[in-house]
Amino acid sequence: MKHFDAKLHVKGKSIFTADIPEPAGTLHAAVFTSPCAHGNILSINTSVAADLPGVVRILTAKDIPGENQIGNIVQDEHLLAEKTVHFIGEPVAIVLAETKQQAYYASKKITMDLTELEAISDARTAAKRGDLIVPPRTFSCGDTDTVMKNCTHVITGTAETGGQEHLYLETQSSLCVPGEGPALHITSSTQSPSFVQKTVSKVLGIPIHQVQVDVLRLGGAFGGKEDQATPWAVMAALATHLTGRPVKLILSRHEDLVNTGKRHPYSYDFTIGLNEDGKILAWIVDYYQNSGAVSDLSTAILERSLFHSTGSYFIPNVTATGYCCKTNLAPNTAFRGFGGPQAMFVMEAAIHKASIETGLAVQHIQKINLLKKGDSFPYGMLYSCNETQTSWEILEQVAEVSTTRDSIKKFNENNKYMKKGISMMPVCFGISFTSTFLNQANALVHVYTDGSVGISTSAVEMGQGVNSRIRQVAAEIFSIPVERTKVESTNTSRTANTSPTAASSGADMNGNATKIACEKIKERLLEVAAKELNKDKKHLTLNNSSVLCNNNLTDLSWTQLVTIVYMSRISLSCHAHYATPGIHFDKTKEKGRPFAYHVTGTAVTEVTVDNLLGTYKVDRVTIVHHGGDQLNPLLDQGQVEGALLQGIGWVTMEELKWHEKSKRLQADSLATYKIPDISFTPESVTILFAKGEELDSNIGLKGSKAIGEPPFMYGIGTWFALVEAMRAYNPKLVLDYSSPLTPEKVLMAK
Ligand code: LUZ
Ligand code: MOS
Repeated sequence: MKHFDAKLHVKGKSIFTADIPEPAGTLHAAVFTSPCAHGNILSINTSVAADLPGVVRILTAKDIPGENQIGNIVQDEHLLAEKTVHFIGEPVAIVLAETKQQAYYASKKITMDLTELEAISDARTAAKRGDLIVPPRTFSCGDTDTVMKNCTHVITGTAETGGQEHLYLETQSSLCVPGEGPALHITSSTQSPSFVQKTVSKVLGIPIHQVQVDVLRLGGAFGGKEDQATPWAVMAALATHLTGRPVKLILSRHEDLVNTGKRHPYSYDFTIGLNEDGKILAWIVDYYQNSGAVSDLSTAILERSLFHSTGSYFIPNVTATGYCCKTNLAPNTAFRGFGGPQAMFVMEAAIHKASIETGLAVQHIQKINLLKKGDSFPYGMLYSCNETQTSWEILEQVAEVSTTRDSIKKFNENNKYMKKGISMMPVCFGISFTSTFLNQANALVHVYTDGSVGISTSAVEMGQGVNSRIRQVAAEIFSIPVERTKVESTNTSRTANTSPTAASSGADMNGNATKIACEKIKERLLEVAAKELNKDKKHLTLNNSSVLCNNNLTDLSWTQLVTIVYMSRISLSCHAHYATPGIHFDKTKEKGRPFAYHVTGTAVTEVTVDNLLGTYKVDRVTIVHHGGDQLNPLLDQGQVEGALLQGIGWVTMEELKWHEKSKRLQADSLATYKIPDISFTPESVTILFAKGEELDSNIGLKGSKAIGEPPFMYGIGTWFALVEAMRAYNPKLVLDYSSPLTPEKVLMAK
């Protein structure tokens, strides 16, 4: 099975929002954004820009006919600034012009008079001042205070993880075309078509049914288009609504880097308590999340951090507290892992520090604390299998961890500056949106009279291959070649009230909705076939584009059967809804069963550090990943490879910096923000997929497991392998558990 878009991509024939031919009369929009991180607006000066050639109209908050409110979870975000600006890049005015160049040029001629207010960029500072988006939240179990007092080893520390730019290839893009009356047709590069639709309706003051949002595919998203595609689509819609003309709004790379939020940087305080043998008995952790200027998805992301506070380990006494700290940075947002990677980093940091202070090996502490079947998480759910342990054990064998460790030791004895390091990184990630209500999806399947099949779902194709999986499901149920199926664009008029394609659950949920719809159509087909062949329906099956009776070929082909069903005036279409079964969560108690299942695996990472120059390379990563009964092994492999490299980038070279005083993003171009490239890619990446324990086939997609986010966290292992190589050079190295560990930091380490 392949990724059906691959050929189109290679030929440059796949269509993205920016490629759609502009309808006649299309206006181009450019957005004037705040140059100031925090200030009160005295005036917005648009007259110079308005007189420039080609400029048709300039819109500000005053022009909004409905509510100037685009907040998702918390209603705290204006589409266009009113009295105050809260971050550099906050949208203030929209310039509409005949050409893109004219709009862009005019947007640069807008100015703003402001009284500047104090701006902060640091989460701990915000927390000290009480600038929180919502009150702090705590997940706990057992009794950390009492148990911690009785632990043989008690280690405290702090840690930091940086943000991360999504760097999707396609920047935020939207095109809005007017329909009849107030109706609008919006093409948007969004992971969440229904959120765009709902927000347009609110801002314009028109009913949701007047707004049709259509998404063919995205050029990557990684969470960056879960919430933050919305403002740009709403701006295009507002402009169309007010001018009656089509409006196109595409951000340049620079605008996209400056104006949109990123992965949340976190600061951490921790205390870990262990017994003599290294068993972790108590864990107290505080997460200071740098939320940015408005809430966006920050509260949900913090919640996922709380859910992953113990990583892959069983800890009987836990107090994990999170703070959503309001700062004057662009609102930080969803990014692959959604708060999980942050929680797992500090857990590993604490174990590492405990190892140094107790003299017990890191891998020993990790291994004896791994989750076992029946262990409970602090949020009350029980761990249902032994996969965390089995992936660790299989990996120890296949990666020959102990021999590798010996040869690394020998290498380090023989080299003065070049040192090697190794780490193990177990991952256990909960699958399902933590907001239970979001765990629903729908599908609309049409079988046409020639036997070809069209499928619409709520899933958005963003390069991850969800459409290929959905086609596989339909093709298998009807037993027809996959080429006879097509997945249509994601369109709010065909599938309504959709959840974002996020939380690794797109294929699970939309594939299951497709499965239900196809099975219903199949039942109708077989009923007609039974009549036609004068056989009992229970002996009939669909196989290889034919009808079989007791496994023998009949005269009835798939296409003939479809035609007969149509002529019998029986529906060849079906709409189906899927809701993940068995999940619930009680926020008043912070207990429940929020996840359908967990995805687990372990990575071993080997690196070489040049301690004289500070440079390093990742030599080898070996992963044992529990993928369930894989539906599409090649797509799974692509997701693991991509996620691994993205995770390695997060903890190594991807460094976001803001100017100390102005809070301007300095990593605002590809010259100042570096992501891993082909020459940084590990020399060897081996991924072994293990089936693992049986998964209910109604929960995963036909027994397969979600793949999008969990492998990102294998990348964390690189940070700990690098530190081992640095400690081999300088055993007295003082560690601050701060990520990313850029080559500059390795060079300056003392
Ligand atoms: N989005 C969301 C997510 O709204 N809720 C989640 O739990 C989630 N998890 C991962 C990625 N996106
Ligand atoms: Mo996501 S971080 O699954 O949009």
